[in-house]
Amino acid sequence: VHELVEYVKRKKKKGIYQEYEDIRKEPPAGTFDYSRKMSNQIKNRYSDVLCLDQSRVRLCQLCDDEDETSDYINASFMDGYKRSNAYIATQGPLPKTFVDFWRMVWEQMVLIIVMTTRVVERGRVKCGQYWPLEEGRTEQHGYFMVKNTHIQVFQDFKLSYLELYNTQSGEKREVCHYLYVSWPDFGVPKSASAMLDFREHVLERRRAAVQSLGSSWRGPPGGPSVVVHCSAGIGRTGTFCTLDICLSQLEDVGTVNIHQTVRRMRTQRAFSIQTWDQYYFCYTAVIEYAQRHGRLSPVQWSDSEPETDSE
Ligand code: PTR
Ligand code: PTR
Repeated sequence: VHELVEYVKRKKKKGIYQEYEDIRKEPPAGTFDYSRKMSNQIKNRYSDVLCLDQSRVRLCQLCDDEDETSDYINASFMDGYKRSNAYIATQGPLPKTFVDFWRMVWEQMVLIIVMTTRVVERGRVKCGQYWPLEEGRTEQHGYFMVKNTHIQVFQDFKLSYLELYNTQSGEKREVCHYLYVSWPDFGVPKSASAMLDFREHVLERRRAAVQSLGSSWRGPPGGPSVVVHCSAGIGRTGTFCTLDICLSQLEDVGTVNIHQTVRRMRTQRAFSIQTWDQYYFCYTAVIEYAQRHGRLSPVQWSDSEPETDSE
């Protein structure tokens, strides 16, 4: 236990900081042409947070619309641990993009939405109120009806069971909406332990949801992507997904490589993980997880991890 903790402490100042600085210095791994198109610019919440063309989620072209930009949403597919497109990382929907957001959820057969921002933080709007907040309430977005059937409240998060009804096809689906409330932007969660509990909960739900899909799911065995969003869809979203990937790897093979995970993630969602604190949080949360599961001895940091500073 101590060795690992010491390792991180020693690395803290120079090693881990340097690791993150190196990651930040790398130029984005592709182009942002679709995000930059004139007609798409209003669909980006932040003009400096765009999505890479290579991994962007395309909406199905609407047949009554010849406009070639109608397939754009600021959302990126991201791989998980041994699972391609495990996540869709996206920005907090804007009122202008609520319909696009629900279209994406429908088209990609998303069953779980993880929201790691609050709608308003420090007096500023971070995300639109795109889902019905109260139990029993139904809202319409384009040809989708969204009903909040019931809510479970936990200490650090809220789980809403939503019914998504496609009025065009007459089909209905259940979508779980997680709202994590104690994570300020550019910050880190109050406690790693609360975050770990949160992740476990989401995992459990996902397993259940994938199981209930049964043979109606024709995609990859891991089931549909989980939508993860915060305000910009890079800082907190990147941190949550990094942690999820690293813990899955830890469970599977007993090693983690945070550095490579973040680098790889950034080739799919540029600028993932926004601050050094968030990067460091991934390290401390992995340690906490290992301690909690009594897996600390087999934990190893993969070889390609940069050398510990000897000073
Ligand atoms: N231009 C915005 C800003 O600096 O405020 C972009 C931005 C906003 C970037 C929020 C990241 C943010 O955090 P998160 O991705 O966690 O919502
Ligand atoms: N609004 C943020 C800012 O300017 O601080 C947006 C942002 C920040 C975008 C950093 C990209 C950034 O790049 P990196 O995470 O690679 O430093």
